[in-house]
Amino acid sequence: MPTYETLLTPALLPLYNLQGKTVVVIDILRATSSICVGFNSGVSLFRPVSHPEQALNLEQHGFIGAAERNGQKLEGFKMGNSPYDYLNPELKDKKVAITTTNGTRCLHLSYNAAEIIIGSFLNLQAVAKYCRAKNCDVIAFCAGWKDKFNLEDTLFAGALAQLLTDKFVIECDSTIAAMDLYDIAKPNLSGYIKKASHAQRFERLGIEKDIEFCMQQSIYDFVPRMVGDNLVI
Ligand code: 3SL
Repeated sequence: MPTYETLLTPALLPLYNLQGKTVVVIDILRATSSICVGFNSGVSLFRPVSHPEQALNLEQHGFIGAAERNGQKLEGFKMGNSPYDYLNPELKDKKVAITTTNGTRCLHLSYNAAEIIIGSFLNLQAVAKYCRAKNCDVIAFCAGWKDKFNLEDTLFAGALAQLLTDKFVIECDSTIAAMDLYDIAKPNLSGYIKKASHAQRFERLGIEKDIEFCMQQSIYDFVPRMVGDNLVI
């Protein structure tokens, strides 16, 4: 049987071998959630980039630039990283070049995986279905916050693991901890998430409504994946 492991923060990446594995990049608040919202609105592809200047330069090539740092949209950009930015029918058939504090970084850090897919609560069941069908080793890669552990990505890693226990070998302690944490949180996921440092950061920024949005489960039935430099569905 294939294995399922949870990589709790990018700082732990040197301890893991991504080769030959499916990496599920998780940035619940908010990059991977917002990317799913964008695809649901008809975005044709996302190009994750490291630097805001790259996103701006791509505007000369037909992309919409989107940039977030420390939870805020950067000046000079049309789009930030709120799911509400992407809940927009005018995005149909548009290409978006996006850079975010942690999420897009993890997509780049996963370059040597067999494949890289996007996980969020918004497409949880679709990701589980995809992993079951692929039947290959999975690494749930939590983006965390600036190399530190976070609650929301770990909860997703636990939720996904719980949907895969019959088909995957789960011997990794971080996954067991993530599943236990999800058991504690799931009766009131939105309430539990309020404890998270990023949720408190959102409160200070006045964007708490984004949290409720990102906690919705399995409203989308697709799995964005990296093909070359782009995310597509
Ligand atoms: O770090 C990231 O990639 C972002 O998702 C952070 S934020 O939700 O936009 O604050």
